[in-house]
Amino acid sequence: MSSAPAQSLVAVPFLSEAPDLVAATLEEARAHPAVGLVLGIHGDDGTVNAAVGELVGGSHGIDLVPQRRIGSFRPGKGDAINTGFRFFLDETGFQRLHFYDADIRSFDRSWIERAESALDKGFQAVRHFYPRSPTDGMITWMVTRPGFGLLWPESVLPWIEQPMSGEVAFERDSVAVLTSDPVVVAQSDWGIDTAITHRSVAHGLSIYETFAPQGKDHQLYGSLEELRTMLLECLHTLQRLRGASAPRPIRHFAESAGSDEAPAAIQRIAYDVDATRALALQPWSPDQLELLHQHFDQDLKDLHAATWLAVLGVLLEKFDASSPDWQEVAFRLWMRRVLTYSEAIEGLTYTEAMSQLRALVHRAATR
Ligand SMILES: Nc1nc2c(ncn2[C@@H]2O[C@H](COP(=O)(O)OP(=O)(O)O)[C@@H](O)[C@H]2O)c(=O)[nH]1
Ligand SMILES: [Mg+2]
Repeated sequence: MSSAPAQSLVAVPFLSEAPDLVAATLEEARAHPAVGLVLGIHGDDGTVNAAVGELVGGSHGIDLVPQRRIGSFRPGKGDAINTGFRFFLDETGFQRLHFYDADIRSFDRSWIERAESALDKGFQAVRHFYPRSPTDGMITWMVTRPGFGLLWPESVLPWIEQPMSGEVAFERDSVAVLTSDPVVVAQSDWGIDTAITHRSVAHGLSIYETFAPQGKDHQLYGSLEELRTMLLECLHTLQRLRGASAPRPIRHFAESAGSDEAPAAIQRIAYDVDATRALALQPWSPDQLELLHQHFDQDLKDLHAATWLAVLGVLLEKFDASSPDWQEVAFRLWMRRVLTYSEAIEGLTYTEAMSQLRALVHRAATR
């Protein structure tokens, strides 16, 4: 059981999610006895905001606030998270702050319970991880974790299960540490989760990773085009983090995932392979070809693991986030890598596919 009652604030960022799912998430969090207040932090989708307001308007213990403009990149999820950090510190005296995405159909109070128990053990930060489709998490598996491995092989960073998890919880002091870090404050876009993971380790916060066996059954994708902005922002965030203070050795515990199986709802293919292939195979422009010739001497047709790590190394060095040609090059190379991997795991079991992903991280960190 959780220690004291009503010591926690739960914050849920939402943009364009199904209003009934957002409302159900807010109500479910509100019902947990450790939770004193639930904060829905919304973006600028007026229709969604109005509908969620209708659904939870009268509910005691649920507040809705707009995200504030806090950071210096594209105003996105990072501004919402930083709004939650500020609200927690400035407007409340709660001891703990949890974040949950608003689009988790498998969300229930057990997520809160697990985080509370881990904080009860004395950890300063909690991160949830969960079984995912072997074709979901393609930024995490192809960029963030191997990127951490290439850049900080001696640290715990590549071994954090889901460095882009939106399901995290912190003690009050940890929130104060993170919000005093300019890298976190500036990261207004999709890079926020990567930044929080890296900065938590750099500040020496202890981390407990708790496993949610039901998995995160959330909105998946059409073609990988939908992940373009997220990919580019996460890549750019890794580059920025190289200029910040380095990760430190920390106290870290990750629960065992137990049996390496995933619920059937989680196992489906997470994106539209045919639509993605059509995109990835479009011809390069002359300027893009020039970039490719200048910076990559790999055979870019078949992006198997070793080639991809070499390509990722070049991207981490040379990618220019402000150049449309670099954006296209990085995006398409990543899509090709995801397609190569997706073809390679056809016919493999869930466990076999997941071990290919783990092997890539291992290879990056031990190069
Ligand atoms: N307030 C706010 N919430 C956002 C924004 N972008 C994403 N979110 C929320 O952040 C969470 C994660 O986003 P999602 O699209 O599910 O990302 P994914 O799960 O990584 O594919 C969801 O609850 C979104 O509604 C934003 O710009 N503002
Ligand atoms: Mg989602």
